[in-house]
Amino acid sequence: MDFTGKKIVIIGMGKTGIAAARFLGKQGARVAVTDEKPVDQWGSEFEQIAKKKWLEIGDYNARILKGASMVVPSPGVPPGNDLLVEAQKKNISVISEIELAYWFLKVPVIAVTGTNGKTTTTTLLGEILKCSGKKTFVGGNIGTPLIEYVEGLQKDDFIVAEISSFQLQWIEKIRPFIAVLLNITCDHINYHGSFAEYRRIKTRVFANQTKADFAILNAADPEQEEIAKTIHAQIVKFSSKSMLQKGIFIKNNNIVLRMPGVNEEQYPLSIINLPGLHNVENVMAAIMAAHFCGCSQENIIAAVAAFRGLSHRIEFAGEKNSIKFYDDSKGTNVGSVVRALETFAKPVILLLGGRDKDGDFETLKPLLAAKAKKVILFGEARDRIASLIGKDMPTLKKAKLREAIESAYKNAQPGDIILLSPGCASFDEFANYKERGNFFKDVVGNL
Ligand code: UMA
Repeated sequence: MDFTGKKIVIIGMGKTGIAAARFLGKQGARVAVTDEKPVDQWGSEFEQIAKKKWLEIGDYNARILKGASMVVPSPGVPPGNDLLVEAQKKNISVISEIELAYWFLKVPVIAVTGTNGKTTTTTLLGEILKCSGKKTFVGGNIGTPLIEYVEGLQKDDFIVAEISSFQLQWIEKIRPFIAVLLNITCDHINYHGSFAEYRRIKTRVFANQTKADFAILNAADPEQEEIAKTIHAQIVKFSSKSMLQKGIFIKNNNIVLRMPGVNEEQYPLSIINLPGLHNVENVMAAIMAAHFCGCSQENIIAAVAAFRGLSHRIEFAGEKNSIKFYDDSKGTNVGSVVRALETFAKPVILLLGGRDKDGDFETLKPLLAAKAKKVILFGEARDRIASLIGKDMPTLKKAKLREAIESAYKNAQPGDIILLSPGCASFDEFANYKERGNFFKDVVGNL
């Protein structure tokens, strides 16, 4: 693809937008950038490209599209955005950053998507590959945009990319040789408009795969039965619920990998250091993908046993007066709250709230009745969640997370668990989920 002299518009000057601008500038494009925020808030990384000759800073309106041959929106820009709608009306092609990167990629891509567990599975798979002596880049939604990788030497054996639905919105050709779909539950409805549309976009990860590729699906996820019918790649499933003729599943405290023409492999569940059945699913998906990359059982076991999980995913955050605190700040949708609650046997005081993503909190009712002794609602979403979970569940409402934590502690007794699994985005009070999780740990530390 030759971009010399072409005008490319980039919407959003966050991590992705800045990396895409730099890449396209180096390719000889005329890059016009814009953001809903004023320029003085684009951050220090932008300053490194601000004075480049190829860069033009434009207003956040349709005038910026004049003469453009392509638009690259940042993942966070929703499809209904006025500039994107206008670009489509003018027949200007709109391309996701991962698609743009794919046009220049020389390294095979393993894509990991799903509503929950993406980051854990992506990280673990990266660790397994590295432990098996394979040079591996881990990126995408997990942190480093793929377009930034393309700028480098591309000397790795594999790329493991966490891929979000936002990134799949504007793809055309991207073809991962392994694509993993962990699960699909309700999320990002305020972005995609409906669950059906969110599911449709998620499944695009398989769209360009052929019989030479692999699709790793979750046999226990009812949403995936229909999806499987549309996939061209070789389908292999993992299941935490039942045994499979072919694939990876649980039997007698072992994970069993059963593939035609290969000796059955067993991985003791005891090597997994992460809480919850959902994490066993993540491990199974990672093992399956690693198997297709030629990793040995011995190296897989070593990497899984060494993996301690990630921060802010049902992470133990301290104990006071025999009350245990857990930080699941990464739990930004209802599905992840379900997973977190299912992890605990004891009654939980749950901290729920933040910025609403139109989550279906009503579905939590039976699980809350079974697992929670109190729910402390906080942040912008507190009133809406209260109306959805109903009056049977004892709830308290607090404006800010600090008050919510203090109130949970006041209401707790020795032996209780206080869990921050907010089911919402953090942006009403924090820059991101990490800042929220670290704040939680700080407040807990100072109780
Ligand atoms: N912006 C606009 N108009 C809009 C929306 C945003 O101009 O309508 C501007 C904002 O003012 C801001 C910029 O766009 O300046 C931010 O762009 P972005 O939100 O796409 O964020 P990036 O910094 O580019 O980070 C993105 C991902 N963010 C989102 O998808 C929201 C990061 O995932 C990812 O790590 C990064 O690219 C590298 O690939 C974060 C995330 O929350 C962790 N992802 C969601 C999730 O995991 O649930 C999908």
